[in-house]
Amino acid sequence: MTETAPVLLVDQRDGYRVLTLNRPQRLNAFDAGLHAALRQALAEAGEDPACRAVLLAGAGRGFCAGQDLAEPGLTDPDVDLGAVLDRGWNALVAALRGLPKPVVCAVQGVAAGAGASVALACDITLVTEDAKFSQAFIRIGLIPDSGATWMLPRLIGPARARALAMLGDTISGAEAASMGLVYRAVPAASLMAEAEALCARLARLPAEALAATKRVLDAAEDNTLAQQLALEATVQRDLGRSTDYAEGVAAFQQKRPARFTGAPE
Ligand code: T3D
Repeated sequence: MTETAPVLLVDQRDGYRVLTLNRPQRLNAFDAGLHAALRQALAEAGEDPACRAVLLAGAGRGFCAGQDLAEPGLTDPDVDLGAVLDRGWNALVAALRGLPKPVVCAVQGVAAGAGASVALACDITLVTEDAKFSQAFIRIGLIPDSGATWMLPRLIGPARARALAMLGDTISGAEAASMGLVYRAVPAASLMAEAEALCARLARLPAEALAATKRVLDAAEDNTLAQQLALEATVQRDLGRSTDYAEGVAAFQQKRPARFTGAPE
């Protein structure tokens, strides 16, 4: 397939950046080119102080159908799918989780296979009520990957995780939200407006505290309560010396909206 349009659209808004997967003819399935473009865009978003949040979306009728199964070589006898994951999907999930800025994901239509994993790896995921989430891997003889086996049981518990992973059933966005897989389901007509409003709101919040919230919540997955209490104290000690904390407390005392200017670490 020859692609004439850019596979990723990048739009800077006031305080945040919208990254749109743009291979709608393949339901935004990822090939190596899209992986490279998105990782570079995330790195640039991370370094730009004017970008305080990222919105990840998909063009067309679906969010993402996972791996581009038409990419040459995938079923060659000597193919190493582990290396395909390491180079592409695992690096992407690590980039999303490691970005010191909130990532909002807007899912309409299909989120299948690793496309669903990407949606789950973002910080706040909004979906349309009629979106279609599926752990499609089993239908092609694979296990859930790109972090799905780690995220699913943590988000929805082992019973539901096992059933979805083994059966590959498709669930709606409304069901995904009601079982805690994603933050919220909204009517299709308002998805992008709600996702952009969320990003604009995040862009006005204290950036350093948002980055720390993301990092500390991730650390909680491996820590004991004692370790987590100690980590919270360490992080709060630093944030307590920040200009955003001083501004937040002053704004509260003066009964005015706070204006946070601190940059993410
Ligand atoms: O490298 C490795 O394999 C390891 C990594 C694995 C990570 C993974 O993500 S594995 C899972 C890969 N994804 C899938 O298995 C999903 C495949 N797609 C589907 O099952 C269906 O397309 C959907 C259920 C998602 C949607 O069905 P529907 O009926 O709404 O749409 P469609 O007609 O099937 O798809 C529309 C077009 O997109 C179609 O192209 P065409 O015929 O109009 O030219 C279809 O071929 C294309 N498309 C959809 N998914 C993919 C794709 N092309 C390439 N790769 C895809 N994953």
